[in-house]
Amino acid sequence: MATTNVDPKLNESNLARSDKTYQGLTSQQLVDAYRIMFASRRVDDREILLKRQQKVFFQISGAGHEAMGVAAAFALKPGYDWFYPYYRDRALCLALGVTPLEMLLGAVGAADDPSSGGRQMPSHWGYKRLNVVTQSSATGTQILQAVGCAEAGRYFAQHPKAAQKAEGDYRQFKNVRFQGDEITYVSLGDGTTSQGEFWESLNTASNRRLPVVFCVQDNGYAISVPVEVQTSGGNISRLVSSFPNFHFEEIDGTDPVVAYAALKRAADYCRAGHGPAFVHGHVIRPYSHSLSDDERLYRPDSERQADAARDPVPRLQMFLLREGILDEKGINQIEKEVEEQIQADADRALEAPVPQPETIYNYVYSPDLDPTSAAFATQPVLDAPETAADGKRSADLPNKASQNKTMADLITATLRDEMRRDERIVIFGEDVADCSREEYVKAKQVKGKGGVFKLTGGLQIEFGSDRVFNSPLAEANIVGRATGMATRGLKPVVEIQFFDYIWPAMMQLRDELPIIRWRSNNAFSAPVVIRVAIGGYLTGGAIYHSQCGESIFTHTPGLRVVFPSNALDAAGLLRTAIRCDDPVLFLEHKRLYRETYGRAPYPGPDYMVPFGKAKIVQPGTDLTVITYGAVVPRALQAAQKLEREHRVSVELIDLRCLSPFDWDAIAASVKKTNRALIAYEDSLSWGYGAEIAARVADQLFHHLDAPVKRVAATDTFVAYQPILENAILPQASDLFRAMKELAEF
Ligand SMILES: Cc1ncc(C[n+]2csc(CCOP(=O)(O)OP(=O)(O)O)c2C)c(N)n1
Ligand SMILES: [Mg+2]
Repeated sequence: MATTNVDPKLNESNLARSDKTYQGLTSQQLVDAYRIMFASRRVDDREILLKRQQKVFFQISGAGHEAMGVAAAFALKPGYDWFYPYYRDRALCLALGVTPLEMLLGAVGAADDPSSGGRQMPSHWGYKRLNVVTQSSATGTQILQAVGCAEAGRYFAQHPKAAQKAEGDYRQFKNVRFQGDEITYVSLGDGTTSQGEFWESLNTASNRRLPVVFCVQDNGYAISVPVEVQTSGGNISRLVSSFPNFHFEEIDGTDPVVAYAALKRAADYCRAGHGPAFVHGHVIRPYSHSLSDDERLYRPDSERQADAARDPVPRLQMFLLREGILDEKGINQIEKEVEEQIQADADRALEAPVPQPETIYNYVYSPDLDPTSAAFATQPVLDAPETAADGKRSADLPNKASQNKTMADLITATLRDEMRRDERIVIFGEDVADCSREEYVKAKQVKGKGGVFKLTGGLQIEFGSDRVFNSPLAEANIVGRATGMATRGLKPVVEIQFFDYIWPAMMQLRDELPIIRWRSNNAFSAPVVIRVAIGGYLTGGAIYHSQCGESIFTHTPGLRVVFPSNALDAAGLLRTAIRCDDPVLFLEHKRLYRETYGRAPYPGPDYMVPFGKAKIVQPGTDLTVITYGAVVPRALQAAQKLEREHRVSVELIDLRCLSPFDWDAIAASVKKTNRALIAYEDSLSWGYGAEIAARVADQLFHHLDAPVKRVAATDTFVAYQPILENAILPQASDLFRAMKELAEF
């Protein structure tokens, strides 16, 4: 659809012929600024009108914030720098080149809404051509992503070859654009500075001297909560002022000239590579929080009138008149043109086609690369020589160790092989590096750690500290930054040290990472791999080192969830996770890392197992056991005993991949055995097996000769004392009993 910019080409005749500039802004730029700010306010007004007529369904305005937005766009480079704007940034987007029509298409939820195709509320900006990255409603999640975006720009500048496309994996579909000196802009409100992720972002941007402009638009309120309640002392600038490496500005954000000067200094500082900048602008919020809020309930008239006196739109108008840049006629002409354009754009938006209901499943996952397909099914090459970090071939290793690799060994080998193959892979997390003070390793004073379970051991030494590094002890930091990096085309393979501590990252994992593709209608994606050590049976692991909880993530569309039970599957599935184009939660059972069960030879550097394909661990005819993870060896033990002692033949299915899962394998087996038992390590109620049980009951009812049964942990936490742990987690004896009962039913 052809669109019209808020095009600043008129009014030249009304311009005072002056070379005078204002903090570097020419008269023409100030006229342009007025046109854009006025248009921004008028789009808000138009949306409000349409909302009252029930033609749009939500409205949140950028009113009062226009000067900061225009100033930021003028200080930065559209389509060159990167932008993580929040919902008040209408004027920023208009100044970057978004058209009023595009915004109004978002307001009506049109199929051609470029931000989301009618999936998100209006003012949730995302414009691929302008490097404006899709935004959510969650306040603050954008900030860590912006940090990751800046890190990606720096990484590609230092590894330009990594930006090249490659056939056969996600890189084929993930273009990289980088400049070398690009800046990432991120904006937020005063209330949002209360989020922990805000502070995590400042910490990392500061520590790594990243080129991020933090733009805090402080309108004094977060809905009804005033700034002094949010922020100790009432001023965020005072609190952040001791972060090293920052350039700080605190300004009147209703004055576009002042705001431009500050943002230009900030941008120059970032672009020169000195570090991040923090621009804190005091603005106003004349239209309440949103159309669902009436600020008269908590703000007296006196306060609102004081705000109105600082309104940036009339303020710039007065400035232009006072300076003789425009006369009244010139102002009127701009306003008339803008009004007419917005009226016409609104009419067009109301006529625009709406999205079709059958499109709702589009872009939950990558439409380009299907990790369940045959392309991801390769055979292991069992005599493949493995080259360790020290250059030794596995065949040269003593004691035939090469024949008997643990799950831990093969995960490490897969990470190493993939990092050699794909320079876009970076690994970070808590303790994953060999040694952050790399001089100790170089001087051979220390050997290096490489993860609390040692799975990333040797990778920093082989690939360097910019590809394998420690994060701060902050899980949201890990996932949020990884999301920003992946949006730019990197492949972060990050680690969450213990599943029990994944929860600080939950906002990023539930509201961001898996949804980015769907909510942006396929304009953006973030195919991150998150490796997580999970599970119990540790003897002493207790509550906080034993948790499962995979169903919380299989309940999240957009996320692939994998849970291997043996070394070969772990290698094949991890490679699929890395090469695919979707975000993957890769669950590694700690108890299985070095078990004797499930060891295997090194399968070569290209071995892959497709997602959603179960493995029949042993075929059987009398009943089906559906399980995964550390319950697999326990169920196998129970099944073998049942066979030995009672001649019951159990078909044991290891799902390996929990989302998507292999329904066909389950259905084929249950149709044959007519009995189903689902066994899982997590607590029983509302667990992963509940869904499988419900589907079996629903779709295979006529094939069942017995009720669908579940064996799982008790509905408690996992205790420290081994006697309690054994009573809580499902044991081979519990599985044996349940299988026997089911066979006898
Ligand atoms: C994590 C989260 N909590 C709560 C909300 C609901 N909410 C939306 S906007 C908002 C206030 C934001 O205030 P501020 O950061 O000052 O921005 P402003 O709207 O004032 O520009 C709240 C509480 C949300 N969107 N996200
Ligand atoms: Mg606010």
